Amino acid sequence: MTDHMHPDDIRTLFSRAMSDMYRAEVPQYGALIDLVRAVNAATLEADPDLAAQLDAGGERARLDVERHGAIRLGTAEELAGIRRMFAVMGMYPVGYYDLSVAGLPVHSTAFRPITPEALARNPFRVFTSLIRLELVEDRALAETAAAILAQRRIFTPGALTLIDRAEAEGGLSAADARRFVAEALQTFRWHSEATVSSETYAALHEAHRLIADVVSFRGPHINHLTPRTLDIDAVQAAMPRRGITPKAVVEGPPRRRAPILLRQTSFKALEETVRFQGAAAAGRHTARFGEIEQRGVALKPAGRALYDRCLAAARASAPVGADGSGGAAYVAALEARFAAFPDDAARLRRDGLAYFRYRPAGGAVPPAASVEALIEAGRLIADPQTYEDFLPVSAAGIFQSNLGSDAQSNYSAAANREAFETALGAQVTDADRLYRAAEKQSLRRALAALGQDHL
Ligand code: OOG
Ligand code: NI
Repeated sequence: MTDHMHPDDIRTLFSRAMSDMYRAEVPQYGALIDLVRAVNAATLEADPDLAAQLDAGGERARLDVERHGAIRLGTAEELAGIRRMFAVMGMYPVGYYDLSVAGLPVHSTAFRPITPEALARNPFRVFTSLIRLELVEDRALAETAAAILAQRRIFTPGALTLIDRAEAEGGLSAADARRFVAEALQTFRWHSEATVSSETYAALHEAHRLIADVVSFRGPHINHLTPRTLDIDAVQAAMPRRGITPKAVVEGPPRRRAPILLRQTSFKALEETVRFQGAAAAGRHTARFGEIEQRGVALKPAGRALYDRCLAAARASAPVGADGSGGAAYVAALEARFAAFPDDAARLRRDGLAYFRYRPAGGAVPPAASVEALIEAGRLIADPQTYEDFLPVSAAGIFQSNLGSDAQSNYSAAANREAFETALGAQVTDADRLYRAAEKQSLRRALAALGQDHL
């Protein structure tokens, strides 16, 4: 009945527009995309099993459009507005990330599609952080920052009108959707003209570089866009040849035969020339960086607890310095600790450590005794579910390295999910629930197709 553009298609338009904008603003991003494409093509050619598995999981097609971005917001109103904006594109807040554990004055969520179908079409995600002025010790400065933030409007009037329309009418026409994408893009653009004087900037910077980055500009500039690679070590090794220097160590689990969760590495992309209010001379600010990621299977709570234990043990035994020193020892410690983590898909599944998605091979068969029997007979196939989210310890490492340090720090937590959700104006979805539902539903459908409803 409706002639609305599907939210998945609006998301694809938006993700492409963001990528084009970022490529024009940050040339190294374009170089990285080309490198990742080349490595992915070579990896698929060398590993037909991986290619078949990605095909079967419907993931090969999305690989070339797959990326995530990140923004940092200043106020509750901005966060609530962003939630409404992303909902137009079928992106919803999933998960709560407490970055105060790493001494960062932010907490975050990830806006992303939530159904398997929408994820297969385009899994574009935006890691979205809200600054926490209550953690700033200098109370007078925190108040100055709040007053500055209260002045700015990060959404164009056109974007607001179209968000209202999408909510009232349950969607947007194709023409409105295109206008919406163009208006929404403005929110994430880089502005080289700061809204503050160089003195205010210096004071904010002194409190925390993140505070300066959020408070001093007109809007939440997209600070990176991250393509997904199938071999992060190959990309990391090839980066220097293309004039890109990655951070000292890859965040997340070590290299494995059966990849789990998420591995990430980043590099400083650009030092921006900034014009401060009332200043004659140009100033400088580092805002934008580059990042790559490799995604593996999503873990069940037991697998995640084991991951957290292995990671914590490695970090405690081999700290990495601010200059990246100790990186090699850290990688060795990581590999040693993760020897305790099963490294083949079948065991991850049987041990209840990871989430899978099931599909039938062929049509109905005589009643089987168990799901395991069907799998052994090759009639039921379990594909790993890709982890679609982020990792708080890794995210902290990415933040740190782009704030000028490779040091790993561990502070005491000051999580405040309730305050975050109040600012958001909604509750965040629990990621586990989504993986669990996808596993259950796929198993039910596969068993039905095989005539095994008794199981
Ligand atoms: C976000 C850093 C975290 C990731 O992929 O974990 C992140 C930021 O710097 O704003 O991007
Ligand atoms: Ni990122």
